Amino acid sequence: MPESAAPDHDVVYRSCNLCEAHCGIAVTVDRAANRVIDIRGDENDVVSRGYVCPKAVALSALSEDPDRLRAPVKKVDGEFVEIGWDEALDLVSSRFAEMRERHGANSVATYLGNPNAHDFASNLSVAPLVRALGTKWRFSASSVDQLPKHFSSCLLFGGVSMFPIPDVDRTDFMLVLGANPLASNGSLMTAPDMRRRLRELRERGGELVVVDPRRSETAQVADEHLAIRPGTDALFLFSLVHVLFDEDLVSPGRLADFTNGVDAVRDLAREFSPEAVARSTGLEPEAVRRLVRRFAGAPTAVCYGRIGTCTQEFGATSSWLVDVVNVLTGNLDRAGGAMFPWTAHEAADPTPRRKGVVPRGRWRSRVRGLPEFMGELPVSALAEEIEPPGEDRVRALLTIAGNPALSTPNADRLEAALEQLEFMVSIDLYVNETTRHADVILPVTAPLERTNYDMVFHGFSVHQHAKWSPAVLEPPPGVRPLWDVSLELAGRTQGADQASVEELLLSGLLGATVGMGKACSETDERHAREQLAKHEGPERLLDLMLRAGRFGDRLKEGAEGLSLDSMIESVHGVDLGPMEPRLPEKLGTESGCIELAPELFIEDVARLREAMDREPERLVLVGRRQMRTNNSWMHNVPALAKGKARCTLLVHPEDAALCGIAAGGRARIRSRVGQVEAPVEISDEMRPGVVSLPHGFGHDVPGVRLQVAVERQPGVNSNRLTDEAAIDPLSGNAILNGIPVHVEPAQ
Ligand SMILES: Nc1nc2c(c(=O)[nH]1)N[C@H]1C(S)=C(S)[C@@H](COP(=O)(O)OP(=O)(O)OC[C@H]3O[C@@H](n4cnc5c(=O)[nH]c(N)nc54)[C@H](O)[C@@H]3O)O[C@H]1N2
Ligand SMILES: Nc1nc2c(c(=O)[nH]1)N[C@H]1C(S)=C(S)[C@@H](COP(=O)(O)OP(=O)(O)OC[C@H]3O[C@@H](n4cnc5c(=O)[nH]c(N)nc54)[C@H](O)[C@@H]3O)O[C@H]1N2
Ligand code: SF4
Ligand SMILES: [Mo]
Repeated sequence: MPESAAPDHDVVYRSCNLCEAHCGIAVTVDRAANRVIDIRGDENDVVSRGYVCPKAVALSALSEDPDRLRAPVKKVDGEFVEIGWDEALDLVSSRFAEMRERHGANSVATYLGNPNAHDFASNLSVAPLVRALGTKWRFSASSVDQLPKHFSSCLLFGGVSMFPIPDVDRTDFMLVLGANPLASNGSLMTAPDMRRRLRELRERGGELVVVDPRRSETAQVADEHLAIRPGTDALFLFSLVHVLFDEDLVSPGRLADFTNGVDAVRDLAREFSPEAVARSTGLEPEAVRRLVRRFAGAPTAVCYGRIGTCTQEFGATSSWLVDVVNVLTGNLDRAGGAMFPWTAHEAADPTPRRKGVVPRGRWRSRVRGLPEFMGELPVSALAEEIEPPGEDRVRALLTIAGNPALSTPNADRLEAALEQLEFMVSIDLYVNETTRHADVILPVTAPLERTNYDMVFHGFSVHQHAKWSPAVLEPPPGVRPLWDVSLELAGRTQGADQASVEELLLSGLLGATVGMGKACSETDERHAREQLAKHEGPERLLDLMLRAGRFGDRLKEGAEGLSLDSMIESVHGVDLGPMEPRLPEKLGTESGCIELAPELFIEDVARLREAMDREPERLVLVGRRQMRTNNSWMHNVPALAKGKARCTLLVHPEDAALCGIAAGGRARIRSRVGQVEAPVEISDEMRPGVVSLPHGFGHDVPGVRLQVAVERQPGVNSNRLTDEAAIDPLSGNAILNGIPVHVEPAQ
């Protein structure tokens, strides 16, 4: 047991930050040797109670990985050579300055990848860097992920990140669309050990229904699986809404007092009966009607849609309709439904924006004229913004914790475009499929080498809590914390230094939280600075946020309440209780009401109608996640890369026969934009007409330094098949599921 570790071994309690579950872990460390002895689930963690997946154990392997970069590198004659930090930072800042001077700020684009969301120092320091660069061309993994959710939350609730979180522990009925939490461990639903939570749901007499073109791991433990045709969720959801009205099952309860647009939704749903959409969705109308009756009849119920409903043609419209179903049945903002958790760092007295402004279309992409949303453009447009000459062309790129070469559509085109850049910088741990194109790579600390507090996913947690993660290992001397790298570069870009950027961040936050009428009303800035002096860097900002938050001590002398110090003492996390109703106070719409039928969604119904009339494609491709993967970047960990090939094409037996492919053979998969070859796995878990290939593979390309991944699980890049021309027009999100493909035996 970790408690009885040898005397020279310490046990450090923290969270695994690899995926959204953020499980508590107990790490036994030999401080003298700076080495991890053991990692296991923390039985006393307030939310995860001992659960971990196999990836937790891999955290230390990231620190030990011989392939990991341990000093900055620059490319000289096509080879990376190590350089010192001064030289690296000088080089990067002077080249960026030169680009900006010669071609304007928009010549430098940025791409932020997924791990940024899992690191509080990144949450606090990357925005200032991006702001300092001053470019319109900002891209991120959000546009291959959850932009549709931001879009619907923004329109319906007036907050771009007001995601309703399924109250899985108290619900009586869970309807899951396009998510496979038993492999992904949940998304926009921080809920470690979903297998237990779903088992408990069923043990208390509740029901689980999964809508997925594949009988996924989650579908296998469900009461019912509806094998929907990919990309038709909006039609399916509209048919649920239709039945709710048709059978008089609408009952929004207290939500009726502050919800607009119910009648408009009824009118829109009229044409989408289960019978009318059945040809598209492939779902039996009577099964759909039965489902609606059970959902509406359950004491509490929740509809939850994730990746499969977001990364598709009707991503935003599907996300909207998920919320509509929850509102119409009175399940939004009530226990057992979909709720808005409090976090410890959230401002205590949020003055709702009540502006109703949708941050969209303030500028457009140069080539396709795509509207910006939330200050960023669809990454599907990155390659075309690099290629053609002209004003505001992207000539330089900064990637931070991102691997767009494996994660974003039409990888072949993007990689060719990356080669055309005049200058590229990556802040990353590895030389991988993306960073091999960089001129400079700046290596930062690995997860166990830094402190953390989860600023993003605490807000999506099914149980409110706050958890501090101390660092476990000393970082190698040649790497730096992202905080320093970001703020140093931000400073240099503005002719200043890191300290002055830090001071700006602190004074901004003090201005918002301290003084008369603010959360910390009983102190002033000078005293507040004294009280915060104990911590520095991102930790000082966090301390202030926690203390100014709902559960904080408000910087009152002797007051009870949360602070960074008290959170540090609660090594297993601070339990902040179950989610509570927060509406209408939390709404940020101009009306102060839920806007159930925003104009942009009403307009999109015409496109949906057209889709309903379309002849379904013969064969389409979807993705899948596997327990031992984490997007594109954990395949170099030996423990995760072992075992049978994971990057296989799953094919239904009927399709295999039609395509002339057999188990154990190889298939060539072609789409409009490219082709790949993969080993075939035949399974009736697939819906006929749908094949599945996981993303994040394709490591066997020249120049990567990922020896284990290349040797054991190279796989192929499924985003050589996804189409950069195909995006959800509302949110700008990429369509990564439902890709028309042709499959044949590989030669
Ligand atoms: N076809 C298809 N494509 C998909 C998806 C899909 O379902 N199907 N899913 C999409 C989704 S949901 C997402 S989120 C994206 C992910 O897309 P990305 O964020 O672009 O890719 P990741 O695979 O997360 O790559 C993370 C990168 O960060 C580096 N890294 C890891 N930890 C750190 C760190 O602590 N600091 C720094 N600086 N770097 C670090 C890794 O080495 C790697 O280069 O992929 C998307 N792509
Ligand atoms: N092990 C592991 N865990 C991860 C990740 C990982 O790569 N590996 N990535 C993390 C990230 S960044 C994210 S965003 C989350 C995502 O977490 P989830 O949203 O749970 O994503 P997936 O596990 O890919 O499940 C998506 C499901 O959607 C189905 N699907 C595809 N197309 C459609 C469709 O049109 N309609 C419907 N209804 N279903 C469809 C697929 O068959 C698949 O079962 O996982 C996170 N956790
Ligand atoms: S589910 Fe696995 S990867 Fe995700 S936080 Fe928990 S241990 Fe880490
Ligand atoms: Mo994601």
